Amino acid sequence: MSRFAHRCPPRGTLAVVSFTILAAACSDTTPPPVAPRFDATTEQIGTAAAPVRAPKGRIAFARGGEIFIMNADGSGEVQVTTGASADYPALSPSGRQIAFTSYLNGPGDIYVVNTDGSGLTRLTSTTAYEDMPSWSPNGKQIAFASDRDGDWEIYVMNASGSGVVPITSDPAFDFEPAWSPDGRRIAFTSERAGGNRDIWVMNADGSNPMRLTTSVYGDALAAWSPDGSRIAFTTERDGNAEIYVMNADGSAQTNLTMNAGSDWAPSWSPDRRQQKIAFQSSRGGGDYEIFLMDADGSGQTPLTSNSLDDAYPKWGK
Ligand SMILES: [Ca+2]
Ligand SMILES: [Ca+2]
Ligand SMILES: [Ca+2]
Ligand SMILES: [Ca+2]
Repeated sequence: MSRFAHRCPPRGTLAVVSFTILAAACSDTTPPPVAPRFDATTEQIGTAAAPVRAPKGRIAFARGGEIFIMNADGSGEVQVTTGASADYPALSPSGRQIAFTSYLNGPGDIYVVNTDGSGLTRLTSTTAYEDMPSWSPNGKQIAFASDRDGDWEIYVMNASGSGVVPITSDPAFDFEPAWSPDGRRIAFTSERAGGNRDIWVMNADGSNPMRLTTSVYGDALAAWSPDGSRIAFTTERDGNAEIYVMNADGSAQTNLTMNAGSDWAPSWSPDRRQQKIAFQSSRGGGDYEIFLMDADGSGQTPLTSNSLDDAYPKWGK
């Protein structure tokens, strides 16, 4: 049992994953992987008969209590942190920084690090949890969740860590903020409708909260499409976790993954022309890998292959 379990309910099943990651961090002495030298031939994947444009950008993710980053085709993997007890990365809009949660000082705090591993900076320092960072699209602010008032609220701070302001105030748990691409709205997970988790959306100042999912099962981990028209999310409504997508008003909720494993934590390509989604999946049994698929659910392909949990992909420039 995790020593945090009694205070850390928001991630549900994934709380177990997080603990597994932390436990692995203590025993894994494998040296960090060396980034392969750039090879122009990796710019395209697929067969000669049907070449496919390689996905653009980079994907940050968590593995074994550390933050990693790789190209969006799975190449060029680099370990960013060492000994960070890290989870839940968020790649900044510039692609130069990663905000994440660290358990180095007990309950989670928000840290930020440059993608080359330099400039590690602690942004929050409380005895409560701070977790689940999400950058504003202009890179000037970071939304996050904290249980500092006892029931998890969403807060916004400057990217320097100053000026922390709560934007929810409700007795239910509110967590997993996701800032919309136009900066005007924040999607989040809340248990305020009868205690089960649903995707909600509010203005970025916290006004006008609206419930988007009504399933009695858990709905969580919202992720905006780059044009803001759709939201992908994780739901357990079909008996095991799947990635669903819906219009940003909550209509047309559609299962994209449809398999017996756990499919979690979607993140869209920031390139509007790509319409691809990264996510984590435990299909095949065992640990999680990072997968990629087209936004209609086709072409589901693993990007990682190892025995640790690869979790919380965040796709950026
Ligand atoms: Ca609350
Ligand atoms: Ca629900
Ligand atoms: Ca599934
Ligand atoms: Ca793995």
